[in-house]
Amino acid sequence: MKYIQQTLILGILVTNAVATAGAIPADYDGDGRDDPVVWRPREGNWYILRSGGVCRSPASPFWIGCIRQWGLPGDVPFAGDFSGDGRAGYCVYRPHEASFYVLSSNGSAFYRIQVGRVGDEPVPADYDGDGRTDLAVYRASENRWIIRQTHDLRIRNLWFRPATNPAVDAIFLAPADYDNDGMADPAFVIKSRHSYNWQYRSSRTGQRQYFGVAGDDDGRPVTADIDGDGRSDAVVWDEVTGYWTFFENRGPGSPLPRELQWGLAGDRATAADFDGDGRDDFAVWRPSNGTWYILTSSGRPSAHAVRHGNGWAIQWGLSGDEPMPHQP
Ligand SMILES: [Ca+2]
Ligand SMILES: [Ca+2]
Ligand SMILES: [Ca+2]
Ligand SMILES: [Ca+2]
Repeated sequence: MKYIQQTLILGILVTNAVATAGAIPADYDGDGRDDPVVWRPREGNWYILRSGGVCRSPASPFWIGCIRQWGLPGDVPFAGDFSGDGRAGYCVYRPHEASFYVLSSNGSAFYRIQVGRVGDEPVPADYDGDGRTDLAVYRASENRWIIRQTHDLRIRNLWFRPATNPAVDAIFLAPADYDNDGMADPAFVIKSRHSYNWQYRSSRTGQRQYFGVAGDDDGRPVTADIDGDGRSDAVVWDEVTGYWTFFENRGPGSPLPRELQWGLAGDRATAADFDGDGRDDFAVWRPSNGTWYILTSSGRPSAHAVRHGNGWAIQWGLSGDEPMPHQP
C-alpha cells in the first residue's frame, strides 16, 4: 500500500509539471494536455473537450467531452487551477457583485469571494507562486492591483500603472509570468501606432520591464508561452488578416519577432498547450461553425481533431459561445 501511495504522489507531481507549462492552467482532465473549452453564456455551461482523461466530478460526460454548469449570463469565465492539483477548475467573475465564484477541479470547494469593488477589472493569476490561481482585480483609478493570495489568504496591494504616451490606442491587462520565477507579474499591453508594448512588473526585481512587437491596427494580445521556457511571450493576433506576430521573450539575445497566418477574420484567438509538449499552441475558434483550428507546436494532432492545413480542426461549440482560455 505504501508503494502505491508513493507512486500516486509521483504521478501527481509529474502531471503538475506538465500541466503548468502553458501560460494559463487549462487542463481539465489532468492528462497533461490542455483541453479546448467553450463557455455558453445563456446556460452558464462549460463544455470541455477532454483530451484523454476521464470526466471527473464535478463534471459529467457529454458526448466526447464533459459538461459542468457554473456561472450566469453576464459573467466572465476564467481558467485557473484553484486547488493546486494540476487540473483546471471553474471560475466566473460577476461584475455587478465584484465577486468571483469558484468551483475547484475536484468539486471539494466552491465559494464566492468579493475582491475590490464594482468597476474593478478581474485579473486572476498565480501571483504568489504556490501553484494555485489567486483571485485579483485591477483598479485603474488608483493604479492598484488587489490580489487575494492563496498561500496566506491575505490581500496584497501592488501599485503598477501603464507607462503611456499620447498616441496610445488601447491598454490591455495581461498578467502572466514573464520572468520565470513561478509568480505571475502584473502586466499591461500598450497598443499604439502599430506597436504592441508589453510592460510588466517583475516579481523578481520589482522593476518595470518592456518588450514588444510591431503589428497592424487590428491586433489583440494573446497570453502564451510559445517556446515553453516558462516566460510568457509577446503574441498578437490580427483580427482582420489572421496573422500571428510573436516574439519569444528570452531576455538579451531573444530571436527577432516572427509571423505566420492561421485563422480568418471573425475568428476568436486563444492559446494553450493542446498537444502537451510544454509549448503553447496558436488556436482560433470560429463562431460561424463552432470549430477549433489548432496549430500544434509539435505537429502532432490535438485530441479528436482532423487534419486542416498545417494544423488540426475539431468542431466543439456553438455560435455565441466563449472560447477558453479567456484572453485580454
Ligand atoms: Ca487534458
Ligand atoms: Ca497562488
Ligand atoms: Ca514572475
Ligand atoms: Ca504545444
